[in-house]
Amino acid sequence: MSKIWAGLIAALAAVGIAACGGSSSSSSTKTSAPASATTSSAATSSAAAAGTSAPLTLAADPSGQLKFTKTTLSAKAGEVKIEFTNQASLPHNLTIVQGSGGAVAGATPTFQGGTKTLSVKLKPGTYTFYCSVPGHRQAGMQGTLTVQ
Ligand SMILES: [Cu+2]
Repeated sequence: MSKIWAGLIAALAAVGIAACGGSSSSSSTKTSAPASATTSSAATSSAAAAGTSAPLTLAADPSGQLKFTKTTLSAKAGEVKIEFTNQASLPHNLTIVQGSGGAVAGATPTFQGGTKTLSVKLKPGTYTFYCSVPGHRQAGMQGTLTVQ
């Protein structure tokens, strides 16, 4: 078993070295520009960490007002994680739609107490986040999410 892992690691290292050396061979399926090759030697060990950014955080107003603690959020395109906390006495959810009323990109269940993490893949663009409990969005429980 360990020999397999050693082989994999050696293969990965070889790829990293090749990329770092500016080899013109195009064995990689990456679409990144050659200019980024200078960073690929470090990426070999931290690729998993580099692909995920820290989750965004958002909460329902804890005093019970029908609003979120933020009215704007911004994120990088790709896997976007939002930790939504609801310590209010009312159940809420976090729903994300494209534009201001487009297709639902993702939503948490409606819940009260605690935190739920919404994980959704988003392309660059403008989205609206809101609570879909009847009346809540209209009362002000919404904001804008910008994805770049
Ligand atoms: Cu709500």
